[in-house]
Amino acid sequence: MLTVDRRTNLSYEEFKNEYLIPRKPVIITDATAAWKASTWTPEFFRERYPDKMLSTDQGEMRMGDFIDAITNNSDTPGPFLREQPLKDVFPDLIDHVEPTPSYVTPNWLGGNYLVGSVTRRLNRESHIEVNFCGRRIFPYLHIDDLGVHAFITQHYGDKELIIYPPDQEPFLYRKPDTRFSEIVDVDNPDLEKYPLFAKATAIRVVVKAGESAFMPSGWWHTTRVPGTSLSTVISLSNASNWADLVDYMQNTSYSPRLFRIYSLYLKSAGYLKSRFS
Ligand SMILES: O=C(O)CCC(=O)C(=O)O
Ligand SMILES: [Fe+2]
Repeated sequence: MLTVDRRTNLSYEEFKNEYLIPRKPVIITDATAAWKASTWTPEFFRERYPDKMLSTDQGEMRMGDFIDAITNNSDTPGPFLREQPLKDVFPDLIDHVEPTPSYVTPNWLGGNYLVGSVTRRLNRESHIEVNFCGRRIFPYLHIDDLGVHAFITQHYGDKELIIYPPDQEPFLYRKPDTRFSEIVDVDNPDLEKYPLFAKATAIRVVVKAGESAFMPSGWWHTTRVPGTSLSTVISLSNASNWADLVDYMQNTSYSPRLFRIYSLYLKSAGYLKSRFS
């Protein structure tokens, strides 16, 4: 498969049978058509929050200066407002990302999982995140934390997704014990250092404003934007990938032996949710 389907008016059953369960990416053109976020632009943010301070990956910055920096189309990557929970940065915009598309329900990341640190870690992932930047590449080729699926909605500008199915992992130079590849810019790899990467086959697709991409659990991805880009990401975990989440937590836990006992609880919680909710 070297292309990604683009679907409109996709029913939940079709999504589940053709994409969610087989773990196949898909672009959905109308999943968030009713969102007020459909009309977000850089100028909307500049006018609504001119003096708001933002924590970007280049430090604290006024919204007005941030918008200037990400709309000037410069060759050097500007600041990136990256992976920030919408409810923390723009709490007054939560109703702009409603209603929740059926594709990302049920979502088990919210809720109480008995152990505070686990509950906090899952709940943190349960919040929709904002990515706002100018022309650049995403800083890392990666898979998402906790084995979640990602639902990436583009609100402004185009975004090229560069994705690798899980079976390409042998060619991707995963950094030991992390979810990141050593390769940063997949279009300019150092093939002397990473010769196997020449064998990796990417699937590329452009997501346009208004469209959403479903990125299944375990698929490697990075992105490139040709100009100003604003998107949100919903992480999803439910019966379709709960076992991945439990495995992921097991493999990254500080105390694997203790976690093995707790993982029985997590697996049962998933079982009960799938039966009774
Ligand atoms: O929206 C993007 O450019 C990529 C987002 C992503 O992969 C992530 O936040 O994990
Ligand atoms: Fe990601």
